[in-house]
Amino acid sequence: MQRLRTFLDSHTDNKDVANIIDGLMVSCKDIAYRLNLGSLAGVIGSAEQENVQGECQKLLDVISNDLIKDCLAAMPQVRGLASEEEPDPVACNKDGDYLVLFDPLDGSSNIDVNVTVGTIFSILKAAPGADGASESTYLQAGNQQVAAGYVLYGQSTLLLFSTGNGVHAFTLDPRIGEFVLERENISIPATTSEFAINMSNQRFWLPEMQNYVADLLQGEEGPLGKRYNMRWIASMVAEIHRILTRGGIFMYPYDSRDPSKPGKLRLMYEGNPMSMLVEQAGGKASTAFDDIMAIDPEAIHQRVSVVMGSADEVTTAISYHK
Ligand code: AHM
Ligand code: MG
Repeated sequence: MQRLRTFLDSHTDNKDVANIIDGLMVSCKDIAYRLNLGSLAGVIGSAEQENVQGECQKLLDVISNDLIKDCLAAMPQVRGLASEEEPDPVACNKDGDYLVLFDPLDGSSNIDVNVTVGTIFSILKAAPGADGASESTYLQAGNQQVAAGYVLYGQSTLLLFSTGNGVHAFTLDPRIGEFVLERENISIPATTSEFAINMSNQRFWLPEMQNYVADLLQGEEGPLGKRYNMRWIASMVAEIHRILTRGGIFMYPYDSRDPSKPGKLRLMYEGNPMSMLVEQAGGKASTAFDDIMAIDPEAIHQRVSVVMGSADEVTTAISYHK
């Protein structure tokens, strides 16, 4: 049995990043505990307020955000943080060298129905002297990430992360309160016959995406020549976890519902960290036109079109957009 701390110490020379990941798990264990208790802890329901993106916040969105924020703010390694639930970045410790961006509870529409949700995080290096409260400090492309990961709150609580040296999975053992190594160097199969997309948005997609999904649906009678199955959990963490476990393609593509937004998901704390995990596991992550991690961000809450998963299938999806 290998504990997270032991693994981090032997796996990365970057003690600061090891400390941040290890420290962040203190708040994630607390979130897992509260999710477990559910209504017994009085945490289910709406917070009766909206976040900066105009989305209704759940009580657990707010609680999770506060737990992670307090945890990171106390770490000497953390210069600043940016969260889906915070309108602006928050300065932490001016001597810290790292920035942490996170979605405290992704898939929060699933909280009230007891379906898997997760915490997503991305760690960037702060430029020397950069202000942890300034948005420009955080505007780095995903390929600059020094680490990324998620905690999945499902049947078990799992941590998957990468520090740029493969993707590794841990399971929280609630008997000892520790994350224990489950799988090292995860690899996504290059091919798949499983796709995930919210089909209700079909009429809003670009024609290229409509053509690709129409061909998936045609199965063995269509040009792709095989029968595909579909899954949609509406929790990106659960979706990407399935793909890291058995392959697949996950898409939340451009749609025309709001022309000012290129998709629903956020680049800096959803698209980029998940892209790093998928690519570290041998998969591919694209907007359908460009590599997600090559995008130069313009804002911390910027949206992005997402097509990621098994490399060959993502390449096929991209080929429809040429
Ligand atoms: P959230 O961060 O507000 O929870 O939104 C992100 C989630 C993703 O986890 C998921 O893939 C998607 O939204 C589901 O969207 P939809 O409800 O349109 O299917
Ligand atoms: Mg989210």
